[in-house]
Amino acid sequence: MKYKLLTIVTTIGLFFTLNGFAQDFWEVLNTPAGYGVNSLAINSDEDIFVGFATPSGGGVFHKLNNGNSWDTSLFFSNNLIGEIYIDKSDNIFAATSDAYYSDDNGDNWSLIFPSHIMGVNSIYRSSFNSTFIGIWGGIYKSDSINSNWVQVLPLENIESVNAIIEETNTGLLYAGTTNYINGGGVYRSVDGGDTWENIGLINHYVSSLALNSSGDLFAGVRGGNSCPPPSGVFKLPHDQAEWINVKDQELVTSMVINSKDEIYIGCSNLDLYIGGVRRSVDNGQTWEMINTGMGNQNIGELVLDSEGYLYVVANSSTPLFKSNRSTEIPILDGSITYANTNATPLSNIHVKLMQNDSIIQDTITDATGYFYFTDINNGIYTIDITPTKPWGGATASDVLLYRKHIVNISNLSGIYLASGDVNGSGDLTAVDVLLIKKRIAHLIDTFPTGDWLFNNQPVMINGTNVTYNFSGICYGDANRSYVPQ
Ligand SMILES: [Ca+2]
Ligand SMILES: [Ca+2]
Repeated sequence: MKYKLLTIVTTIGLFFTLNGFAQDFWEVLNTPAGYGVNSLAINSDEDIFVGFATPSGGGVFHKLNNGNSWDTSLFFSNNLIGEIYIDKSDNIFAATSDAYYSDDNGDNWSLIFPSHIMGVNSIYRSSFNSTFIGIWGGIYKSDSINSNWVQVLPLENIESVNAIIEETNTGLLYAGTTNYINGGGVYRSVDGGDTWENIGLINHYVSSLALNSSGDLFAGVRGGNSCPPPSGVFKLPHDQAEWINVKDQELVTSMVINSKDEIYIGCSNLDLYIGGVRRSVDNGQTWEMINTGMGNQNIGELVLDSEGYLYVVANSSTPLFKSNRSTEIPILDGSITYANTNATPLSNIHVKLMQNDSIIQDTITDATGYFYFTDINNGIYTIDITPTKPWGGATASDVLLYRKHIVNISNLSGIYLASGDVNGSGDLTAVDVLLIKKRIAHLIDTFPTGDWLFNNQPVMINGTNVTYNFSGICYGDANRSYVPQ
């Protein structure tokens, strides 16, 4: 077992050596050569659907979860698919100037929305099962999926509805629009989408909208028709009326907020702006650029899947990127307990996550012995413990157990056997027993091995949550009588 583990560690170590020690945030997702990607959506099985374009048309292709190849059979000739949306029931909507719909994972498609010359830019299916389609010129609503369309927000045909979202616990709807003359901004509906009112950011090119768990509304802005043009991220705090510019100097094209209320924005690199993705973990107060593995890209769309992975559509010869790890999952946690029957929690223990002899993160266990690391790159780690608790528990009863093991009267195993090897020789002998007796008699006050032993092994992180519980014991406490405080 130890030999196998060593082999894995050696192999991975070589991999890291070849690729450098720091792992990029993004990796390229290959797409069929010659296709530009316009839009991406992911269903509940984590299958990826992409709207693509070629010089002669476009269509939809998909790649199944864990699949290696793209299925390009869902093709619409002569149509450039500009928008793909998947609702909570895995109905897929794909839009050109028309909108199509599939309820069988893309095998069959039907036209559900009549042609509008300027094209469909946003689709949303609400928690109350109405379907909304945002176009150049307003919003249409259907109380089913595909029929009886009513225009609920009429706009000029130079005003594009780019985003429609819902605060699902209240049913409030928001729409973000761009008007290239004047107007535009953000609209709200309090009556299920039947009527809409403008709530600000007029003359801002609103590309994207997202809500955090407190009901704060964030709008991504990619310019505007005042001078200097507005751009960046604007925040409308819950129950307030004034928008706050929380990030400027960015052409924001897309935005998502994950279940940890982290805000991610996709940015364009046009007009000498720097493209790529930014993140704020403090409701927009501060931002960091997360472009490693991707560089200065012109981001068109940012999508979050149900496991917290991010996908990016870029206007580039490498049009698809995926985050190397989930943005949401607390990746490594666990509890450390004393190796006794009651599993006494080892609180206030300094726990270090180590890789290649470097401390990656460190923390202190809480009253229940629980520790927690998040935001960890894939790889193999060791957990290093520095206990500050006093040594204890060794008595004549323990010495007897070690002696019985040595003469084969009764055998110890695992951490209980290892607790007797106080000189670190790799086995339990009379030399160890003599040291334990001396320490019990206060003739010595340390062991060559130190005071504490933990049975944790290296841990492999591979993008998913790992819970790793393990135990500690004091050297010399074979009968696990010690109850650490
Ligand atoms: Ca020994
Ligand atoms: Ca004991």
